[in-house]
Amino acid sequence: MAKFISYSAANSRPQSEQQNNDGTGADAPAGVDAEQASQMASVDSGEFLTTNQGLRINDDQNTLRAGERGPSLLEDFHFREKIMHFDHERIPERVVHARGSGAHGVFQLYESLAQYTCAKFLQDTSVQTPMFVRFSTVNGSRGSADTVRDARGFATKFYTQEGVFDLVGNNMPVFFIQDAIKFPDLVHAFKPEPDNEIPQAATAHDTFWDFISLTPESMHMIMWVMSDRAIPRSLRMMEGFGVHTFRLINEQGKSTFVKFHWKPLLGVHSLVWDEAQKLGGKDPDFHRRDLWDAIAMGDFPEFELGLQLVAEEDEHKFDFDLLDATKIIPEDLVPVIPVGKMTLNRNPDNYFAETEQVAFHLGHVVPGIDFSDDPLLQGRLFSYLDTQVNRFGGANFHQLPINQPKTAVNNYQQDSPMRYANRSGKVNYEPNSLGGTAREAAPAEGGYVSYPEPLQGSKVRVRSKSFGDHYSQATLFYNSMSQPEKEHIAAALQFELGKVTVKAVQQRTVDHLANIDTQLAKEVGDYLGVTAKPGSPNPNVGKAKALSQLESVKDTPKGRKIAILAGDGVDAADVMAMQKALKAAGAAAEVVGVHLGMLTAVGGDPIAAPKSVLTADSVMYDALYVPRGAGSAQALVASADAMHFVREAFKHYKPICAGGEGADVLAKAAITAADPGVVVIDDGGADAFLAAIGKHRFWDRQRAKEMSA
Ligand code: HDE
Repeated sequence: MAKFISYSAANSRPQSEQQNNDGTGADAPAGVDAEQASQMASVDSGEFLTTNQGLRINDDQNTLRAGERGPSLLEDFHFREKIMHFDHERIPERVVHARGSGAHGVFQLYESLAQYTCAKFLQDTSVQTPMFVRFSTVNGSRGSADTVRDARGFATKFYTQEGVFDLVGNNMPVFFIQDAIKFPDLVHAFKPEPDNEIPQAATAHDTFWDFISLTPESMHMIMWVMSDRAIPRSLRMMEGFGVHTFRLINEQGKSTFVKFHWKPLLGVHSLVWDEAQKLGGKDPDFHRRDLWDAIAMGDFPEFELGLQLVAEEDEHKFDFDLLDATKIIPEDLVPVIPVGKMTLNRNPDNYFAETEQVAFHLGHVVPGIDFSDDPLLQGRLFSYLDTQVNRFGGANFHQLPINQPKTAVNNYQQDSPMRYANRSGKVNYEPNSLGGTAREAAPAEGGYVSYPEPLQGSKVRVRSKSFGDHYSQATLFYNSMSQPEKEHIAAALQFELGKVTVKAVQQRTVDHLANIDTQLAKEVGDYLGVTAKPGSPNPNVGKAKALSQLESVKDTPKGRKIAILAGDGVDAADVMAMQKALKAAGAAAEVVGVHLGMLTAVGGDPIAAPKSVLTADSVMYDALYVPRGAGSAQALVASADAMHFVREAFKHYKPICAGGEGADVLAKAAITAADPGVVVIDDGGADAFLAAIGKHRFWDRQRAKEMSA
């Protein structure tokens, strides 16, 4: 019997393992044998171009027309088929999270979590669970820039041995609203304004801040999105959070509350706002490219899965509600336990088939994972399936290879647009005795049983009083920031609210800030020309750990990208030695030439410059090396673009290193070895530079603030 057709390597399990509704393997269309079916699956196996009906095409360059210069003919079925298909290539983009980048990977558990959950993939350390991840921005359209100020989606699909589990999170642990009924309002407010469709992928506009200023529960999230977290350096260098409280259920039926975390092994690092804005024009695909290149080079991004576990009986021991998605559980109160690692090790074969068509849903769970009553989570449980029907025009998106579980699918659902795998025979109902063999599974056989949470209460539309403190955790976040991070939050608020044209909206927002931190409200208010009403920030709030990025990994250049800026006459040995040292430290180096092609070099072969000061820019790199070579230094000094490159790296607080005559280039830009993060190497050795790259930014470089780039 022919099996389910695999359209891409994404669905790479052996075809013999693939099952259809009756668990025995799907039939190919009647009359098609396995060989024909696999030919159909491939789009480039044949020698000749064909139409979609398999007819060989004789001329794909010209339409059929009446005479050489005459009108085209309606009869041209090949032209009409081709254009019809093209006209229908797009599916509706996601209403939020439209811009995304995907990757395949695997999850490996460290130690069995059987004590907490009966989920098999969280019990068996010998299993590598295949995964697909989609990172995204939230606000912008599918073609918008990667580096905009926004939360990032962090959606993960585990293809477990018990079915698909989706953990659909963000790179921030809280959300704007507490109840799903406000989601359409939130999204309408941050999206481009409805009359003129302006601005794209930006929250710096009236309607967003109008809504926010009237929605105090958003204040904690506002601190996060105004912070450096909203402009990540790389998708490989941001955390992920499940946001809501979920439940783990063990074999005995005992429930433990859980918050899910992803921690990047490269640490959490950000762009600076000026860089992020420039990258939006110079490389709108900056994050997508960075992820793709890292995986293509074998530099596989790794994230640890961490759990915060809260015993059922401790549900009410916090001064916030575990069901409130605008609150974190501070790590000082409940530590994050690392339980396993995700490694992203394969780029998609086809963007549309995989990254665009992947369909996540919070209701994709496996035994041992269950929900809390968080009203935001509960609303999401409706929305994700509903949205897929809109995107795919029907209910069969689970049959697309990227969405198929790697286990048998076995039920009596049928039809709906684009149904592909169909059951044969008469039986399409259950119970039945005329053909189907499948039956319900007991819990011991892997049947999913919802946690029998005892419930009581009247039918009401109220928000629990325990959701009422909107400011204390915003203060906690702000207090936990380092000084430069606090300055970035103030600057972001000045920028965003500075674009708001309605004074009353600015006023209301600054009044909220006064309930978070008096100084912050004053800094923002003074800038806008608005005086905040006296607020009452909670004086008992201290700091929490793991919120400031300054606590993140700062001792390795791993994963960073360094520009080697050079002209003709560069010292060949010096460039090669630095390239070697950077590679050995896990960083990537790229020569950026005054011109493209080969640079003449002293003491060795010419050096290839794959990028130039025209095609690349300092904002695309983490650090800068200016190598030895008098000719090279002169060429750089003579190039306005090269000098801009150097000054901009300095302005963005990046590590800068010069070898020998390279120091002349720094001198021309008024940069000296006395500046923090600037290293001049006289006698070789890259150690000091490597250590500086590890630190990533030198915020104490005061002169950077004064310098224009
Ligand atoms: Fe989503 N969200 N969301 N969301 N969300 C969608 O589903 C929704 C929320 C998140 O890469 C949509 O397939 C509601 C929180 C990610 O494909 C939609 C509410 C968090 C992605 C939807 C929320 C997220 C989505 C649009 C309030 C972080 C992209 C397209 C109750 C924990 C997944 C789609 C991907 C996508 C609804 C709030 C994360 C419309 C109603 C909180 C990462 O169904």
